[in-house]
Amino acid sequence: MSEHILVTRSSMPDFEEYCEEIRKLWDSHWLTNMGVEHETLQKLLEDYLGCSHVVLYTNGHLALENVIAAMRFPKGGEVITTPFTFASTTHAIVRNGLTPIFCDVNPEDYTIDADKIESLITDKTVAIVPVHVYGSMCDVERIGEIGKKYGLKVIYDAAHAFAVKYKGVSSANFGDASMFSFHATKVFNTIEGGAVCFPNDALVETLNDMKNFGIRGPESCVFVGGNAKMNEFQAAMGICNLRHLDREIKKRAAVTERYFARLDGVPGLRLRKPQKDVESNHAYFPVVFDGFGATRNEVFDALEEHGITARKYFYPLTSSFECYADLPTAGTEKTPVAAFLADRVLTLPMYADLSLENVDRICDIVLACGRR
Ligand code: T4K
Repeated sequence: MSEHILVTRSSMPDFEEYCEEIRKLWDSHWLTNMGVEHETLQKLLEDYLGCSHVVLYTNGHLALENVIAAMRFPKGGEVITTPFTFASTTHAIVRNGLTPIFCDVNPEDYTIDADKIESLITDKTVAIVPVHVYGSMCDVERIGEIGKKYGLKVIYDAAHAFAVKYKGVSSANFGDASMFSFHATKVFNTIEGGAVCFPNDALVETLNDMKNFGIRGPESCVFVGGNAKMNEFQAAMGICNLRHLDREIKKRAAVTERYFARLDGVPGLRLRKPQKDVESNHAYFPVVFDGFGATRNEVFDALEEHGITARKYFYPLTSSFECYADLPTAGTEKTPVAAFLADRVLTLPMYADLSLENVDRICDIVLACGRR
């Protein structure tokens, strides 16, 4: 009986390597609160990403929620974003008392359609929160220009875009800030974890206050912060995983290549093409079923019957979540491209250790669906 294949599988270092990394925690009994591992990982990431500041978090969502809060936007401000994303992006905006204004995505790379942003700007707009979805880079140049022209902050949800580069520059270096997720399902993981990367020196203290109760010393609490610190075991996992990351991405690239070899050009299947000037991290492998012999849901079911769990990332759109039924901007009519994709996209299994034999097996099942 063949193994059950899930949409992804966490990258992990050798057990012994991790044990060696955490041995010092048994010696020191220092398990969290910005210990040695936390400080080491932060520096390693600043070097790896070539960015001025990295503030680590216990997960990506709190990182995003905090960096939006750190901008101190007036309550009721409008934030232009996309609904073709994970719940976290929209929730982070709404939980800050702001209103998400949903912009459509473009049909090539599924990121925010930069041509449609300006028409959504009003006197209440305070920011743009685009998503580098699946690891595709948004049009950072156009979005940067729009942000400057209208005096809007640009905060990227870069949860999927760790180690992605545009014209040789890391995705961490665009906009006012970028949030990365280091969740177990991501290209680079710290079990759970996340970070905010940014150029502005003043933001370092604010974010550190926000993630640690506003405590600056044993007798000083200057800010009504929360708790979103990355602990030492998470940081140790990050240190180990970072050593192997480039090799892991190469293995993912081979998986992408095989999927393309088998599925590209098949009538009714749309693959996301490599972006010009972008070095990908091969985070996800989305396929859009449009005019194929089977629907997305039929292919999903067929794969499941064979013990292969693909995922409908991202269906439903966040703008049609039940929890947003009362939101004035809820609904999918204003974002037809996103709605089209959400109904047709399936992300096929993708991880570094996915064997090419298994990629072939997945492709055989998908292609057989089209011939039914
Ligand atoms: N913005 C965007 C655009 C995001 O996609 C996300 C997270 C965020 C913000 C927020 O970042 P975090 O706060 O999460 O750091 C998963 C992840 O939990 C979530 O991090 C991720 N996006 C989202 C796209 O996917 P689920 O509910 O689909 O996860 P789950 O538990 O079904 O896992 C999917 C597959 O991953 C499993 O079938 C097997 C594999 N897996 C899972 C876990 C938990 C592992 O191999 N190891 C594991 O430990 O949300």
